[in-house]
Amino acid sequence: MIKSPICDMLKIKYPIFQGGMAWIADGKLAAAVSNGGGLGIISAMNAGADYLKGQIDIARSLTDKPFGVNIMLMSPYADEVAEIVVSERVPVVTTGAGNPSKYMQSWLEAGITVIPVVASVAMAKRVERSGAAAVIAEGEESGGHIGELTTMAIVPQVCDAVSIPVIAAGGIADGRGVAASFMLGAAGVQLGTRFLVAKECSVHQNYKEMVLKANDISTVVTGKRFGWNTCRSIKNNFTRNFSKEEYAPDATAEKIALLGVGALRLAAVEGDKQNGCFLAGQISGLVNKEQTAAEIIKEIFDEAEALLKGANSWVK
Ligand code: TUI
Repeated sequence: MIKSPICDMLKIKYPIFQGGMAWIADGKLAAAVSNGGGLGIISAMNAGADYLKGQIDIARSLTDKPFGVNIMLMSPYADEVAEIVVSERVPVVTTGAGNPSKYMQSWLEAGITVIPVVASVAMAKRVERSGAAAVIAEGEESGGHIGELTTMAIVPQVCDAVSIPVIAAGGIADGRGVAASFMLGAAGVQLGTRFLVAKECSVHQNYKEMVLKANDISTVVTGKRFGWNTCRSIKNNFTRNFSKEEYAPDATAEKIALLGVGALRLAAVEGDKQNGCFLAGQISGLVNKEQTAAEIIKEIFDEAEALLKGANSWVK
């Protein structure tokens, strides 16, 4: 059995988080992952307090296990959802796409375990100083909003820089990724793309099909030119048009910002394969079947355990 300090810290069976995917990670998916022994996470995404409260109620109706909420710090509603996690006594909060420092004191006073996603050593050190219980070091293999370092590069460097546990994220889809993460010094993993095709995930079936059909070179990064919204998603008409507009001579940050508006909803809710933005990680090519969240977790950890037990065959 694989155990790490993260299991005791969060009272979970397996040291695995489900990523807080905007428009995808709802109360139903989070509850399924938590019931499967991992940490399910509800995305507060770009929605207000009422949406989040509703999803927390759904999760609580489906599980008595701990779950988390992910707060996307670029959301215009970040302030109000930051209060809801306190009033709702959510046990774990993860943050993404920014610096969570301004909320840390109120979350810590409420007894919340805060685990920010970081994309650099500097940010990992900063959040450790402000009271984070652990950090998620996310590489650019991830789907969605990404930094500039790969998982292979960021995880060991963050492990060396902080003394809190590190969760590896980005490019992990199976037991090999979990075993490798432990070798890099991580105490757990976070997976998004593999949970996107979970049977309990309510995302549009076309989104699941895009991931299931994807191969190693199916994703592309857009939004690098203006710097604030670098995202990995599955290549389609939307990404081709975005790249063309982004590098057009008359492109401006304001014009490009408008291109992405509504595209995540079009993908996740409408299943619009042409105009939607299908955020997904580089390991989409490894994700080939729909399973329940519990099956996904068990399969991954059985494989990781076998690999780690056999690892000494390399040592003579
Ligand atoms: O947040 C993510 N992935 C996401 S958020 C998202 S929703 C979205 N909607 C519209 C536009 C853009 C995004 C889709 N995918 N992952 C966690 C993550 N956080 N990756 C990178 C970071 C990060 C980046 C910079 C964390 C901290 C940070 O700090 C910068 C600074 O110095 O403030």
